[in-house]
Amino acid sequence: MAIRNQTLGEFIIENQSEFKYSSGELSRLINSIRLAAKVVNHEVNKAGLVDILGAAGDMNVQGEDQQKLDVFANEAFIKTLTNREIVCGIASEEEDDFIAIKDGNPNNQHKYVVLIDPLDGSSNIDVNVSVGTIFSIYRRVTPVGTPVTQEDFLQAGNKQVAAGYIIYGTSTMIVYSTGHGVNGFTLNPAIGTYYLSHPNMQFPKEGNIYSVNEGNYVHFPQGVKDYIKYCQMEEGDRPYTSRYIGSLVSDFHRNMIKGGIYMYPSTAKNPDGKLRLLYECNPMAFLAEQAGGKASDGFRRILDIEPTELHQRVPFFCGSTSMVEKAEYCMKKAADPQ
Ligand code: P6P
Repeated sequence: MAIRNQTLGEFIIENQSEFKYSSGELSRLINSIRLAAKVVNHEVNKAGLVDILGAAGDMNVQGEDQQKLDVFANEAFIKTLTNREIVCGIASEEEDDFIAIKDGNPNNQHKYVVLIDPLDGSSNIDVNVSVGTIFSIYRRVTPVGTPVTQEDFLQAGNKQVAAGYIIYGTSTMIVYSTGHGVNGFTLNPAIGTYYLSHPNMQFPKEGNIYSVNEGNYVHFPQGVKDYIKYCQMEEGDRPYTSRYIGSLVSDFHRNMIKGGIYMYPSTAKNPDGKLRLLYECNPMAFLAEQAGGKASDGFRRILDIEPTELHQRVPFFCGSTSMVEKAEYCMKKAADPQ
């Protein structure tokens, strides 16, 4: 008889002891994300019907207000995380400031803050390209029972207790880590259950896929131009292959399975890069390192960067260790030629 893959719920219970703050909190936290992901997945998968159901801002056939999917995703995660009574604060790409969770409990005793990009790459939905949700989890640093402050959110990525993403692609997957490796779970939509499909995911040390928007080439730092030219040289196992979906979660997921590097360097339009440190780069960097890969801003380890603002951007180089190190070499050589 085929051995049935473990479900996400079974996996969490079996590995709960690894989570040093367990006492059931991890289960409730990941389960709330799991539930929200199912709700968002349902909406994302019918996005193609928007013209039939009514475009954003219109009334749909059920007479409901049609919401922009990233607003919908934001509300779904905030509502689910609030209802599970485990989170004391949420920061989201869709919210100017962080949200203190008031779940009717005047002295909210909850210990975790969650930072999310509810629907990264949402502009791809209209063209039926995969999108994702990215989440990052910390323990609060201010006293339990007091209102959360910005200090609880402006923590370096090396303080994350868990991070992950949901990819709404040809199949829907949750990929996450609590600091003990990276595991991927695929949703069986017929029964609404996630099954362990990618245990112990590892970035191949080498890779030959580079992911970058070369439309920005003329504005890239010289080190990035040098690295791209290196990738294109006819030598050894090169030239590499350029693959850029324009959806961070999708490019990252493919590169983690096949080997590769994703780069969003500084550009004329985004001198500090486009990606946000707290809820895009830090969680993806946490996963990359847990999977044996690497993530930097071209010079500094992403997880060691001390945040100063909730929505700050940083340049992002992430993926197979040897590729990131070569890109960093090019960046350093161009910055200090002697
Ligand atoms: P560009 C999506 O908007 C996103 O944040 C990432 O998911 C993606 O990798 C990047 O921006 C694409 O940006 O400027 O290349 O279109």
